[in-house]
Amino acid sequence: MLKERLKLHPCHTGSRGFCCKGCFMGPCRITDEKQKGVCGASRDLIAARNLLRAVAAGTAAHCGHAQHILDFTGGAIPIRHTPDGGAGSQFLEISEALHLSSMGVGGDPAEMLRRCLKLAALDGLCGLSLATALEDKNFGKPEVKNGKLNLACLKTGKVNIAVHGHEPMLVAALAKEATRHPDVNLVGVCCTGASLLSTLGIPLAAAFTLQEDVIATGIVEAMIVDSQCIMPSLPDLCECFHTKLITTSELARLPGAIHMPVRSRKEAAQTARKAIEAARRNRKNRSDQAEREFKTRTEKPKNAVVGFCEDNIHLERIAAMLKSGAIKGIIGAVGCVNPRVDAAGWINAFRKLSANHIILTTGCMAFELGRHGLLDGKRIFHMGSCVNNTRIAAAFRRLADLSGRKIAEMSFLVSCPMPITEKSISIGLFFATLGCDVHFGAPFPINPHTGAAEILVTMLKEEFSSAAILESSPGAFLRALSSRD
Ligand code: BF8
Repeated sequence: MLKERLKLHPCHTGSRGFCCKGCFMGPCRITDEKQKGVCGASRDLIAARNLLRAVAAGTAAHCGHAQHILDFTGGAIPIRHTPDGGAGSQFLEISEALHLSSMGVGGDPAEMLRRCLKLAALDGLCGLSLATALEDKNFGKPEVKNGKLNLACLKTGKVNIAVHGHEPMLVAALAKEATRHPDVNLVGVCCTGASLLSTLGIPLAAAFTLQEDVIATGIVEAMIVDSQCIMPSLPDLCECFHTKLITTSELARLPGAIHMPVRSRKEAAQTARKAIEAARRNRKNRSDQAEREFKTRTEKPKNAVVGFCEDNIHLERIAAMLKSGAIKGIIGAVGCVNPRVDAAGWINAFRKLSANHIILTTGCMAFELGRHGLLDGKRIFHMGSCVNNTRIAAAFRRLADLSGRKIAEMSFLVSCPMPITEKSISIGLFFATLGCDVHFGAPFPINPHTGAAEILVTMLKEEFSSAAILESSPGAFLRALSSRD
């Protein structure tokens, strides 16, 4: 389980961003500022190259997500989500970034970092924004409602089916099919779960770090996974319990899992039927002991107000609060909850900030805030999954318009305090390219004590009017914010 594996300590050089695996003369571990890799790359070049590769991977994940929905629905890319180079040119940009950052191609850290920001902007347009627009069109836009979250959403008296991942192609069919079976309890995990919670009000059992715990309750008959943030440990873990693991993505197969493809609406309906049947048949294999143990848990599902988007969060009222000084600003609390980091400290920081800020939150951060009972829909608003960060961007744009100012002139900040994945880095930088101030906590996407970080901070300031804050502790972050007031 995750807790045990966390005993594996991160590499000291790699965690500072100074390990280069760009060719097979290395890996080169650069320990001092003057040292160079075997190829001659400086520490700044290595740090910038590593960041570009991370942003390329994050952008690829979001653009791939959007493309998979298009493949599923048979639609074409709407024109407003088409980059300058035309439909599909985002994939060429991702490929160019990998080319540029491979050994012996680009030698200028500034050029690498400029590409990072171009890719991050494309991520927003062709990944986050396109995926969200397609989800809204094909599976429905969120509406405000009461929802429930945490592991206590599983039910001993029901056949429990967990849906985990990011891509929503199966979930509409699954939710529809589940209504025909009153004995089925459908719950979500990670971002597929956050979307389900926002659009259909289906309970969210867990975010990334708790995904194994869902199976380890011993009362889940099937876990259906699509793509992204799915721990490769799940097949082994399912072997130890009776849970059937079902994959649906053509890209993301897992050894030992049952594969049920979802390449069209017809196939989604068939797979939903088959998956529910398999889970119901599996109910008899649940152990009585697991059920007894689950019943002894005292945790109750947490209530949360969910289903917010740019159309229903009363932007006029928020704009008026900003104007009158009733609130100091709007903060996006986004991204992952890294199990190596003191999450409680960060949650406390956002709790404090909600006294004089509006907080818009997505992804695992939203789950974590909800787990602490903070998703009240008054000061802290659940805006959906990680690709739905574009809803926060849309809210920022409308608030700036209502105030007759540019985004960069508004008191907006997006904080990604505990990154795990490359996706959260491209998301944070996307907001920076809009002119929002951006905060990253540790593990930092780029080591703050490098010339490369300095170049990035200067570039954001001069070209996008956005400030970058790199602070690893909640206390230092709060102090940094109060010194800006
Ligand atoms: O895309 S917040 S651990 S679940 S990457 Fe993954 Fe991070 Fe969670 Fe959704 Ni987002």
